[in-house]
Amino acid sequence: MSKSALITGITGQDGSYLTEFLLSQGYEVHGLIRRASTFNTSRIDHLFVDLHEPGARLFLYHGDLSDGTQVSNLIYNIKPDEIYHLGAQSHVRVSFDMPEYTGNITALGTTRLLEAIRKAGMKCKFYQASSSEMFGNTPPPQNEDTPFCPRSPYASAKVYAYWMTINYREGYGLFACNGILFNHESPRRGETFVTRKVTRAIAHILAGKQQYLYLGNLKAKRDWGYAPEYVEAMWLMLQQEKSDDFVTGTGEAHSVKEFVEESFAYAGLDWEKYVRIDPRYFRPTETEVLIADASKVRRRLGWEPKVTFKELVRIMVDADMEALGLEPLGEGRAALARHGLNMLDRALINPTGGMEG
Ligand code: NAP
Ligand code: F7E
Repeated sequence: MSKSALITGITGQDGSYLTEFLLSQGYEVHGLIRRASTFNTSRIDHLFVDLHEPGARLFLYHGDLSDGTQVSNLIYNIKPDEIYHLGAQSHVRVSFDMPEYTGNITALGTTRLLEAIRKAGMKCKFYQASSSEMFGNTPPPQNEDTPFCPRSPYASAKVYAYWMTINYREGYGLFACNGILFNHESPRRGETFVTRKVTRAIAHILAGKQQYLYLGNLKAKRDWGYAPEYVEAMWLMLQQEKSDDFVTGTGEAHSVKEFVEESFAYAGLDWEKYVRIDPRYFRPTETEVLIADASKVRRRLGWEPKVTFKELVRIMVDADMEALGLEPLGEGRAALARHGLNMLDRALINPTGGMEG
């Protein structure tokens, strides 16, 4: 019997890579999607097989993390072996504009799922998408014992969800894990997160469609990894005998400025000619430096990232160039081949449109 998994946030960056990974492992995958007036499944369209075809293993359901009844019914009806809870209002800057909504979805959404599992009396395993943002201003390196000091409504909501996950593990014996993941990026990264905003702008500048790139704080440092590798860590966490919490990251940090310099230089552009600072992108409170001490996940799960910072930059710049019909420079593709990873990602979102963030 193949295993089944329910993924919330299946249409997001991580949801799409996790779906690919679980299907490749023989899983039946069920996903919660939001009803929208436009198509919002472009990251997973390439995985969808018509349900009338024999062997279809991906099933999608409308729902929303604010709707506990629907979420509860779904869990009860599907009875998945594993739940990967990735759905969230995941944008830190946006969480300052929508603190109440962020709390409702990112914090209470987790409680709704945990309660549904508890009430159904099911044995399914639960993964909570916790975040390095929870560490906020606590000095690096950060590991599982580092105190939290959240610096945004998003981070505060994730801290609440983190503790609820532990509370249900300890109080009700649920198999529930927190994956405390540091930033992970890819060609499928949302266009308003800084890495993708930069690589997408480069392609637009090269194509003559954009003159300037407006950014906020260039000093902040992040531990950036490659997203497809991180979804495998999520899966490994749920394959253990006992549930636990794991910090997952590369252990190497770079500033936003370094990301900008590296990507513009790769494309043969002088970044200072194109980048402008717009205070609209500053945050009321900023998380300055995040660097993972991921020794536990390495030791206990054998998980180790392969893609380096420079390779990540090249993978993303190449993919955004390709999405606009430009000839990619090729080093991104070479890096993926070197690591035995999939070739460049064509499932790109909005190569042309979208709102800045
Ligand atoms: P993402 O691309 O922003 O995806 C978020 C997903 O949540 C999307 O599928 C989105 O649906 C869904 N969603 C949002 N609001 C919802 C609602 N009210 N009801 C149901 N679904 C809703 O995020 P990601 O980068 O894949 O990250 C996955 C998870 O890991 C998130 O919980 C994020 O906070 C957390 N995380 C991410 C990182 C990272 O670096 N990527 C690091 C640590 C933790 P739509 O497609 O309809 O918008
Ligand atoms: O910002 C700075 C910004 O929005 C990174 C989410 O996946 O990772 C992500 O959160 C840094 C910050 O990601 C712009 O101020 C400068 O210091 O790409 P970001 P994030 O806030 O780190 C964590 C781990 C998550 O859990 C979240 O879900 O870049 N920055 N200028 C900018 N950021 C944006 N978005 N736009 C700018 O113009």
